[in-house]
Amino acid sequence: MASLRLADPALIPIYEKVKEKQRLSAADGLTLFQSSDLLGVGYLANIVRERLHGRRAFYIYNQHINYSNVCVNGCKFCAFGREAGQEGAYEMTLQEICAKVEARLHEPITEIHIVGGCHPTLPFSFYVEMLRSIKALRPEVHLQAFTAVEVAHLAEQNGSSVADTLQTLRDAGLGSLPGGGAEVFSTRVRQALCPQKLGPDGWLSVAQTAHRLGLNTNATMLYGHMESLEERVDHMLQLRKAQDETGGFLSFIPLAFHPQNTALDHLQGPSAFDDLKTLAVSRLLLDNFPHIKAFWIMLGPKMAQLSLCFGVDDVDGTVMEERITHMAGAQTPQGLTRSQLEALIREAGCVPVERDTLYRQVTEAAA
Ligand code: V47
Repeated sequence: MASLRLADPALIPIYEKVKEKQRLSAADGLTLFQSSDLLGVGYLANIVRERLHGRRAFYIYNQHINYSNVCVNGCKFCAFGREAGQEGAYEMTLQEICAKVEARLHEPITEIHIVGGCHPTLPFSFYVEMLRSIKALRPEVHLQAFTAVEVAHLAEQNGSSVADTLQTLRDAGLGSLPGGGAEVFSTRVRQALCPQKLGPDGWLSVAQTAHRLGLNTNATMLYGHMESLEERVDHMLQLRKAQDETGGFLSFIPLAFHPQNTALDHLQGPSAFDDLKTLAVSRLLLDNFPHIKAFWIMLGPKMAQLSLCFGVDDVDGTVMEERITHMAGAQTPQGLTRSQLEALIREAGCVPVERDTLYRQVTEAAA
């Protein structure tokens, strides 16, 4: 029966492994990426997705706050970051950040997702105060804040270790770390695109330090620029190894590159085929990651919906205000309502489950 679903015979040995719950190799990852049998790859990914989550598909009622775009890294793929003093550079004051939270106090938000750049001068106390002030306004909300790159930068500002810095941030209200800043763990790509940025070892070390302290994190991969398929597979396998060691990753989020207003605006960004295949391959290679997330802000709601048939079990959340992707040309809305998210999940034949950051169920809609 399965062979009827697989047009590409190269996928049959991988199907056998998936059926037997065997770990896939780097070579398998490459075979999957190189196959043009997208429906076959999606079929395999969905075996894993259904084994883990059945027909349940998760979303969250969240709010994004991008507190500043001032950044010392100058990454070529980024349209959001600005040097201090450059036109378009901004940093929100604590009052402005609190006003963003206060404006949505009437909504049942369970998570606030906070990321910015690596600011050269904001003191560590600013970040601590930001978390404390938000928690004072919304004590029940989970603060998913600061990528591993920001945390390493804050540790430097703080003149302290990553572990002590994370502990101080946790005491101020930090709940978990988002998965940004991982980009692709390839020295070749990083030399070309983001030589100033925290490298792969540093990124993994911050994530694993967080895990050892009992803080969960997510992980991302920016794809569709100059990385090779081998580099994507290697990125995923490095994450899989790290997860074997410390086990704190909740979800993997492939981030579709948006070229507009970046130094790479001559590139196209990934195709629809590539989006779906990358999500499906990540579901298959990252056998120890509980969740694969399609960030609809980057993929568009339609592609995020389709991805639910290609291994994805999570479409992120309501969002309502996002700057990083929209500054890079995203045409997607700024937010989706709960009922829009639920409708797109249901239409894909899945059961919508509103989750909190730690994937505990908030509500399950009637099927
Ligand atoms: O770290 C920057 C990436 C990330 C571009 O953890 C770009 O649940 C596409 O990490 N095109 C920020 N991507 C977003 C992020 C994220 C989003 C949603 C959920 C979670 C999570 C994390 O966006 C950055 C960088 O890797 N990025 N520029 C661009 N032009």
